[in-house]
Amino acid sequence: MRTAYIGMGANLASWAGAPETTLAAAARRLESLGRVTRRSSLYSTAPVGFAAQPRFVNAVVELETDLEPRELLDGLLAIEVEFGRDRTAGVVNGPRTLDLDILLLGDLEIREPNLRIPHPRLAERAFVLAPLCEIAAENIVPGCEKTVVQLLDSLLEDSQTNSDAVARIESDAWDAR
Ligand code: PH2
Ligand code: MG
Ligand code: MG
Repeated sequence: MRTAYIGMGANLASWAGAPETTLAAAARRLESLGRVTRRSSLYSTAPVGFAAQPRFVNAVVELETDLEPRELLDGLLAIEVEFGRDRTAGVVNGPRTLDLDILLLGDLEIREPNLRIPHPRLAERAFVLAPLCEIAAENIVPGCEKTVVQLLDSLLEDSQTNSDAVARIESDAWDAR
């Protein structure tokens, strides 16, 4: 059994509804891959990497799982597809109905084609570190030997991230579980 942290993001509506409703429904679907033991708040975040798209809703959940890394990845990709993810459409870093990323998986470090753990851009992304910090602040990130809160602090120091870039939001869909 390992503890995984799964980054969730969406900025297009899916059949389930608006992005916050999609994330709530997807968090329930994650129970098919293990046990969801914690959830961050939801955040409204400015798009990173490709600016001309709607703001994202992001969150992180903690998942206790017996799956091996590739099985977990395949399970996440299948849930993305269930919620209408279409990877043939469009731009790198572009809009999507649902993105599920493995951020951390126990103390594993994996560098394989299509599978990098910890997530390679973790330390650069406040939209990942802010929610992750809520539920795993003191976890050491394998390979960089810093804690999540240390990474978030140094990112916020170096960047001119404005307060609007990553803002906590409330949603009845998310709170309902
Ligand atoms: N995901 C990306 C690219 N840019 N920006 C925000 N704010 N949130 C995301 O989840 C996100 C992004 C690629 O996965
Ligand atoms: Mg992804
Ligand atoms: Mg992603």
